[in-house]
Amino acid sequence: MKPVKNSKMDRRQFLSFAAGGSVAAALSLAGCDTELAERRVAAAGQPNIIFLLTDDQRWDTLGCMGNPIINTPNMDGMAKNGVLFKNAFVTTSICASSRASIFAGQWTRRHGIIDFRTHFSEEVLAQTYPMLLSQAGYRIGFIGKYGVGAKKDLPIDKYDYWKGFPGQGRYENKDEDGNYKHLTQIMGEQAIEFLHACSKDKPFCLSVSFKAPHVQDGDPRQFIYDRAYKNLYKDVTIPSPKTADPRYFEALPEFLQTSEARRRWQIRFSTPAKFQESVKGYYRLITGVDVVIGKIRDELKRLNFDDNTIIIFTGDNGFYLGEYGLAGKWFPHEESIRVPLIVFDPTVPRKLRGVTVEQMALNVDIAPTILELAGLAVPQQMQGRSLLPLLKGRKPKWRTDFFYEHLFKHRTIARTEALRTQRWKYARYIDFDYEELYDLKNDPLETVNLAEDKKYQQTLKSLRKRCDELLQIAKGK
Ligand SMILES: [Ca+2]
Repeated sequence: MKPVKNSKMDRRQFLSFAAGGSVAAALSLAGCDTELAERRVAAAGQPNIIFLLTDDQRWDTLGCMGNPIINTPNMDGMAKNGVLFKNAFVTTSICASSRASIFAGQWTRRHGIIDFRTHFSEEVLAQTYPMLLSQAGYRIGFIGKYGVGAKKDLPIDKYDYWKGFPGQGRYENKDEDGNYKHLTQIMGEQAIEFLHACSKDKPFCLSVSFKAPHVQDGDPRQFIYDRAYKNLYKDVTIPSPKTADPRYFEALPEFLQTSEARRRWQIRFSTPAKFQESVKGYYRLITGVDVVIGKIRDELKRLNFDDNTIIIFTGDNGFYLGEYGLAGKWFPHEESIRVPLIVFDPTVPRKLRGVTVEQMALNVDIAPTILELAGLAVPQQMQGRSLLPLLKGRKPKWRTDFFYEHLFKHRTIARTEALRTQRWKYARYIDFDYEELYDLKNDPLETVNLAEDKKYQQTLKSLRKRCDELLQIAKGK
């Protein structure tokens, strides 16, 4: 099917018109019916987009981020031929809230999703990146852990292809013949099934939200990797993090020492054998995702979509691997808030590929970036910023700090607010009278809390003030 040429608007005019309003509005003004509208979107040359999200994958568990042990050739390959963000963070370190921030481009304070039951209002859902792309004529698909709202609230009917699931999902499954099949492999097969039903006449956006490398909550085995990878990392000894030394745990306030993060540490990291088995399981789960990424890319090539399909890869939050005697995430330490981020765009010139970006990128930037890559306008209520200027190698004035928040209510997980600048980390625990101040330049492992140090009271005061300011902006009102 040949794309229909719009006699009144060329591609550039179309995209510029669309960027001022929305493609749907542009098309409706142009007097198109739906089918024609969809064909015209394709005619405008919009790229396909695949958004890959891992669950609980920390920033340093990729070869391209300097990890000497983990095997992630496909993630590394995308970085080598794409753009690698060295300083990517989440504005909240917990599945549901961070996913809501990714979909809606908003801070938690604005979208209000702070637990695992609350779902998007119709109004906010309509302004998430998949819905906006769908309205603009994209074929949209969702695979994996949706993460926002309960089962009854999943937006199944709004997708052209839906293989999402509520809650956490299960790693171990059986195929039709009763044979063992790992969830990551199943999700890869679903991604390929989605691609097979795509055509050149209609751009697509596929979101794949892996469960890996999240633990299987409640299962004593925790990191349930694909049996096919059981020998991977077998002969390696994973070095213990420096801050796993008990003295760093002993320096924590009591409410952190008795937190859920310590309870989970007991299960995963409390002996050297447990530490080795847990980290290797975590790595095996990540390598499992890497293998699937390779299969998706091979299929893109086979189907001739590879030169017009942008792949964005990131994680929903970081993860402690025993640092400070803790496990899990939630708190504002670097281990918990830093994530991987790679944008692989085959449509840009070679000189814009294989580069690293030092500027801070956030989970709230994902939705604006996807929209702008598709040539669509970014709605005003999105608070993140499109990464496009950075992807294009420009030198825009960029953020030098950001506001962090964790508002999920739990008896033994303290809620937090924080400010992360290039030099400093200021954090406060909402439920306790306790603040932290770290000099990231001289103390990147956040081991010396300067909040009570007389010499740093001015710094503390100004960071506190900036944190308050950004909190108000995050509310968006
Ligand atoms: Ca997560």
